[in-house]
Amino acid sequence: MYGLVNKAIEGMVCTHFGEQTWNEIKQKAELEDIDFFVSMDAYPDDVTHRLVRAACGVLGMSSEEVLQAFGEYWVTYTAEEGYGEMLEMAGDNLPEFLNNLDNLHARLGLSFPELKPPSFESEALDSNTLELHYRSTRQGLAPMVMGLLKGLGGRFKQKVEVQQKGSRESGSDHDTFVVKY
Ligand code: 1MF
Repeated sequence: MYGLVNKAIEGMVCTHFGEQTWNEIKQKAELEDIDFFVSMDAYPDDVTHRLVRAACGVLGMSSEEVLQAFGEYWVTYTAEEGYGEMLEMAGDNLPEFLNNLDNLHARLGLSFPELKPPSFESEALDSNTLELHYRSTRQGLAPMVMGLLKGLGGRFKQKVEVQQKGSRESGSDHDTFVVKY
């Protein structure tokens, strides 16, 4: 994934736990030789997985907890790190934003060819509930999507409840969520 993702993990850890803890995590992930991540460089997904795994060990959290916290953090981090305007253009409420996410990734993909964009498809169930289909080349990030949805709830100042309905873990070909807002 693009280095921006690893930098966001660093930002989250440093903000909540300090630089000392971040250095421990980097060491445990055997990434101590990397002085810093470059946003626009594409790194192997393995680097991100190692960071998440090491963070679990150091922080005493499950990978679901780390990924969910990271999803929430990503929404505010990217808004402050140069992508604020892009996020604003994607919509000012949850259903609109989710409908525009594939476009957002398509536009980014034009400039950053190594992006492997996920796809989000939503279907209204009633005026404040939608079913969200998340498809990705990557396995295991459903907890991060739960966090992303919570982060969007914070962004749009609305309470968001998410339930996972179907998952790749349990044999479906993609992850499905029911989102109340
Ligand atoms: O392939 C990738 O490197 C990649 C990185 C981040 C693909 C997608 C994403 C964003 N996505 C991460 C979780 C899903 C990953 C997956 O299933 O494969 C989160 C999508 C999202 C969902 C809800 C709300 C907001 C979301 O993201 C907004 C967003 C998406 C992408 C970027 C920023 C905000 C982005 C911008 C620049 C990037 C990489 C991602 O790379 C750079 C950075 C600097 C210079 C050049 C390229």
